[in-house]
Amino acid sequence: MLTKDVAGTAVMDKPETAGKPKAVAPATKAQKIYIDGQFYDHADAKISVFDHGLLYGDGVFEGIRFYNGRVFRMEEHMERLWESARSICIEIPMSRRDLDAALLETIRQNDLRDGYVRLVVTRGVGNLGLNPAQCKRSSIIIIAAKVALYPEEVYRRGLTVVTVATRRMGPATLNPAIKSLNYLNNILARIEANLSQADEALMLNDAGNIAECTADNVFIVKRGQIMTPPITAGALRGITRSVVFDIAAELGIKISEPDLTRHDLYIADEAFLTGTAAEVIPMVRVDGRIIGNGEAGAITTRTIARFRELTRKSGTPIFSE
Ligand code: PXG
Repeated sequence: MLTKDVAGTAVMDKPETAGKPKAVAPATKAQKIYIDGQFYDHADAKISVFDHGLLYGDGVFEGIRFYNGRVFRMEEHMERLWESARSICIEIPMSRRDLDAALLETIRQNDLRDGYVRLVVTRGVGNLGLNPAQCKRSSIIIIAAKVALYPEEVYRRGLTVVTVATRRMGPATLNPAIKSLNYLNNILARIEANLSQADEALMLNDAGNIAECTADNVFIVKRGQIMTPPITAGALRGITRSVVFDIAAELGIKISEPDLTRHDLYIADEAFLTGTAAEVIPMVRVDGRIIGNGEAGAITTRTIARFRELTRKSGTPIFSE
């Protein structure tokens, strides 16, 4: 059974936990996969076992959605990819313009108007030592696929979240602001959530403040104002997170980034999560407590509605219009 994850990448065969929202499995596999300038069939899309992306999780990635023939917030995703790569000294072996073109071409090759793109840049082929100096050229992989969506009901009913013992790494270890291929910290948290039969894991930082969930940013609403942890608390600078800032400005809702504790969440009027895969989704139960009245709140509902409008109406065109 699939979890909320996208693109058929997170198929789980284990028994589904009770009450967990079930995503709909995508019916088809990606047809044409881009690797370093060429398109391959699904079965032939392979990279070397000596790629440090595999051997060490050494690389960066983006998960991007496209809606109605347009790539949503493409520029922001590309910006973050190039910044993640720069931060860990990976040289992307093509121009920004050519990479943009490759992304759009991959979607066209798969003849999709709505879906998900996984853009991966690996350190490249090296030897069995971890030294990246051994790797001559990084590799680029682009996979476009249909997206596995949460059922609509989940956007009304909301998610159940549990705080996990696994702490979000601090910026002094592996900075969570880098969207790297090394996701073990998040995966360990996700395993804890699965074992607790929760939909998501709330991750705290070493100070005990809220950082984020395993693939989503966390928001609370209190007295008509929206709050989300600062990036320095160990959150990814989520693109969906930044869209919520835009929506709040538009709707005249105050939004701020204070350090937040579990207490703040427990006493919040509303709470929601944001991410490319989940979009904007209510969080109604945390650690056995009910948030607010246990349903998607008014501000959350307005934010979801406006977010959907933006996904339908804005974005970089994939096909010539
Ligand atoms: N925190 C973490 C750790 C993430 O990985 C977000 C927050 C939300 O950021 P965006 O930019 O998406 O609003 C993410 C996003 C997947 C998958 O397949 C994961 C993400 C995005 C897309 C797909 O698990 N992570």
